[in-house]
Amino acid sequence: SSTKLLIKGGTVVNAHDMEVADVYVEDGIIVAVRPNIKVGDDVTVLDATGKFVMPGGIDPHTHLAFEFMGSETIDDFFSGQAAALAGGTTMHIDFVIPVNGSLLSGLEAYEKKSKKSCMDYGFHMAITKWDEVVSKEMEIMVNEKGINSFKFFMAYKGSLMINDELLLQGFQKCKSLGALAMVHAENGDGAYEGQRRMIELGITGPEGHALSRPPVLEGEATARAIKLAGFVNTPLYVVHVMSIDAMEEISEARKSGQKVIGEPVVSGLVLNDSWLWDPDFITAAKYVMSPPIRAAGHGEALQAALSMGALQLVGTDHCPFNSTQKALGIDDFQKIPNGVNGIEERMHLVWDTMVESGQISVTDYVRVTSTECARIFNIYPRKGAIRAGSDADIIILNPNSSFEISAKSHHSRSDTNVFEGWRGKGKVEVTISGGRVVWLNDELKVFPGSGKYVEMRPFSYLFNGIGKADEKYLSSLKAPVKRFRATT
Ligand code: DUC
Ligand code: ZN
Ligand code: ZN
Ligand code: ZN
Repeated sequence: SSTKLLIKGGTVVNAHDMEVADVYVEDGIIVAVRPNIKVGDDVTVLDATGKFVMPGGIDPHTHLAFEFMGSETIDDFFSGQAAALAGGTTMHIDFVIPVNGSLLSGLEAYEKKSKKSCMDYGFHMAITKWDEVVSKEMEIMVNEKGINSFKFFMAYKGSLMINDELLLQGFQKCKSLGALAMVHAENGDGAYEGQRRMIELGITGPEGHALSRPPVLEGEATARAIKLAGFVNTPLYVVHVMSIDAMEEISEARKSGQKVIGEPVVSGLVLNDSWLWDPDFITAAKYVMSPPIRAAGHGEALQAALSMGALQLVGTDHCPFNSTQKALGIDDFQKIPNGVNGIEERMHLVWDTMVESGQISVTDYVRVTSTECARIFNIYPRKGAIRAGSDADIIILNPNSSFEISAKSHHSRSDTNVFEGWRGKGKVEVTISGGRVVWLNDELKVFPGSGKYVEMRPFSYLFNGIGKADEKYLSSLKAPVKRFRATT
């Protein structure tokens, strides 16, 4: 049996063009994109007149079913993905965490966790220690397991953090495999020292978290990672860019021609640290993530950098813990599980904050929420495009409709939402995942096991250079970048 779908009369948007056209889908694949497609009456027809038909969002940074700081994130591969689909994201790339340093055991565990997937997903691999075994396992990941990116932690001293010597060896290994090196860039010794200082001062509440790891620590580690990647001469991807300090380092390096990718996350783009002063523990603790959500002015500068191409794509770091889990840190901020939500909200918030406000075009929206991620991780044009042959992961967004965010109505299992009460314009009315309509009329129809693992091959375009068709894209990356200062 074949499922056939026609999306009629919408404005089809790709990363650098848009046109009014119909989109015809068969068996999970886009078959045709052109005006006035005629079909028989065995085809389900969706009217998209006056709406945007776009590639489903791809979230490059999530943590589902992640065991961290004595808790496990409240969303697993089913609930987190269901939330994603309700918000217009049709694929995510999650971080596999090694088990006792073993990448293979870590992957095995994540293969089990992800069996209940209801949308397509891929994996990055975190590297939490370094030795010859890990180095060999990296080869297996790239050559046999469909993983082409490795994340190194410069923070979390005593657990995940690795030193510069090992970071250099890891970067070298990535280069030799054609895999992308990623970093969590915070100075881990600095954050450790900052925490000690807070405790000495008697500051044990959630505000101590942000105060103990200020932007300078993020800027320093970002600069160091960039210079070390430059020394090895391999591309670098900086995850969760939260501060002007880090963004400026990335921007400067890119101006000098270095291959550095900067990923802001939606919490860092649209929130600020006014929560620091909330007297209610849970209300404050729900915002605790690393690097911390910064003072007003940082998010606005990150938005501007995204609009000018100094930062390239938006993730979430979706890593939600509910109130009882956050309460583990009631007496000591160091025990608050780090992480916030975002997988369901990213597409709406980027639309509202960046497109509705006039900071970026609709085509740029597709680029920063979907296409750029597909390109970097070498799954374009299977993902990240509305064109014949691509997977039918599609959303229909109504620019005249509105959305409202609340823990009462969201699809995550979390009992809080860091974007609580946000109202904005532009609503994802339909989500199509693998050719099936899974979100329509505010109703989800999802099935565990329907999502597929997407293998990602090495040697992405970052290594090989960029083809003719992408010259326009390349020139957009060379746009001039100005320096920013926080306004407060
Ligand atoms: N930061 C978080 O806030 N959560 C997950 C891991 C991380 O680096
Ligand atoms: Zn991180
Ligand atoms: Zn993360
Ligand atoms: Zn193109």
